[in-house]
Amino acid sequence: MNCINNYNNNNNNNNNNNKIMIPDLKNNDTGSSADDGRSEGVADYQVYGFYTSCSFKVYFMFEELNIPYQTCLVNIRSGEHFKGEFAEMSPNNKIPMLIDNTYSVDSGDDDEPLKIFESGAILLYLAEKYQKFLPPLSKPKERCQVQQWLSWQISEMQPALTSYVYYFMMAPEPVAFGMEKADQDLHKILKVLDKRLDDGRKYICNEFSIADIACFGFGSYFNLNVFKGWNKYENVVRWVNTMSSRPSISKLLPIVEQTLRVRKLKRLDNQELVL
Ligand SMILES: N[C@@H](CCC(=O)N[C@@H](CS)C(=O)NCC(=O)O)C(=O)O
Repeated sequence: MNCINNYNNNNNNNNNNNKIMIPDLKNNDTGSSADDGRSEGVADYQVYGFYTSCSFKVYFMFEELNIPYQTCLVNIRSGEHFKGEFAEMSPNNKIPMLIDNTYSVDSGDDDEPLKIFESGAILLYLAEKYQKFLPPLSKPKERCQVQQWLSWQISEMQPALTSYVYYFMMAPEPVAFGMEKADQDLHKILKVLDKRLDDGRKYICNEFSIADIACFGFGSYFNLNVFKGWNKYENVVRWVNTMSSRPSISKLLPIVEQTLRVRKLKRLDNQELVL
């Protein structure tokens, strides 16, 4: 498996501290360069992901936690998620997946590292473990709000925006019905988020939380004009600007831009992307 270390604040001579490092695709079409973080060694945390919004949520979380992690590439374009090592450990054959090598679980004969799939479960796990970006049990109302918006992201926002990207950027040819439905669903989602932020709040809940992290998996596409008409939602624009000013996001954005290039995504309706 092709993996790269992201050291964060660990002192090292790696000069890629301003960019999240993800391994090249095998056919080398990412434009990213190999660095001295390339490693065969086992890190405490391994994130199995690709150049996708679901993976961004987990990279973003690690950057916010400021702890070292390794990114391992599962090329879903070439079907690597159905093969070998990844297929064996992933019940749902989807990325992202996190391996926590600092914890083991009893698997009968042997202890195995803890493996977690589903981006929401990964964010909750890390938030609980480091007691960050999720209010504690002693604040049930605040905690419930974060869990609620996290669930909304996973069950409503993620599928709607994924469909939008499929119909507007990945379909072999334009499909009018699909585009119309995806556009309607996009605006439903943006209205919900805009209304939530309408009281002038800076973040989706009282403080910066895993709900913001989850929603910004796709949020990182907004500034690139992937979602046509998104910027008529003023509160969403304000939130995107606030999120974009976080240092972790400035590390993430080059990878997002690279993603659109790597995956050769362009809008089927000939609207310009901002790259
Ligand atoms: N609910 C899952 C969704 C994961 C997901 O859809 N992953 C996509 C990439 S963003 C994937 O692995 N797709 C491969 C496939 O569907 O075959 C999560 O939030 O982790």
